[in-house]
Amino acid sequence: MSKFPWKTTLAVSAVLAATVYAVAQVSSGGPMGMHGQMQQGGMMNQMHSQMMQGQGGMPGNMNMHSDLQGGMGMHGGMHGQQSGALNVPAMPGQDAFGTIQEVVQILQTDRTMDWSKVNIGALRQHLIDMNEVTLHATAAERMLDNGIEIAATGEGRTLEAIKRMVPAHVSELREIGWNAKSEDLANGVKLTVTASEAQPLAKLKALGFMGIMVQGGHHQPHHLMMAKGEFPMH
Ligand SMILES: [Cu+2]
Repeated sequence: MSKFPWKTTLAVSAVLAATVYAVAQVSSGGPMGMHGQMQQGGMMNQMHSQMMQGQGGMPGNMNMHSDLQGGMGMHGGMHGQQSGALNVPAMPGQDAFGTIQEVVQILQTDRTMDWSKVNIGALRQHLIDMNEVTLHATAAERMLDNGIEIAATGEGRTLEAIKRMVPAHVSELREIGWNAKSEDLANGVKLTVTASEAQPLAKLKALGFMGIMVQGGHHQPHHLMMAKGEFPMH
């Protein structure tokens, strides 16, 4: 804390105080009445540090489930998943973690879910592919008279990801009417997109490798299908 300038510390304190005040206002008298007590004793802080230290167990005087949170449960309250509570962070901290968390929550709300088919590991592997292709692939772009040619290359895990994702994406591009093809290279895949009235040359040039890779709305639904074991890995 000492390395923060005092102005920042003061500003943060002011924001925290305002937040606690706002939450207390909103929740006073409601089932979340517990927040009002934060002003009095920093009980949440105490509880949180105990959780972080892995001591388990609740302070003896707390009976949150029945009295304070109206059955919301401590876990939901602390982590705030979809709870919309004002003082609980929603950011998962890591995008693939958040993607998997969202999908798992969707699966868990489906009472007819066939858990014998669910494969979260497959989704995780695909998210690793996405990370490799998005962040680590080398994309050498070359303009043609009537299109763009992109050599997406890499090594090891990056190469595996390129070989799975780029040809699969070409199929998706064709489905949405793009004139695209892929060709195997020793260390990657060559992606060629031909310009059209809908996808003029200037646009293809501007989009480049990643702008073309994000086309179409298939990714999010495919993630859910992969997790359900309904989609062959690409
Ligand atoms: Cu994906």
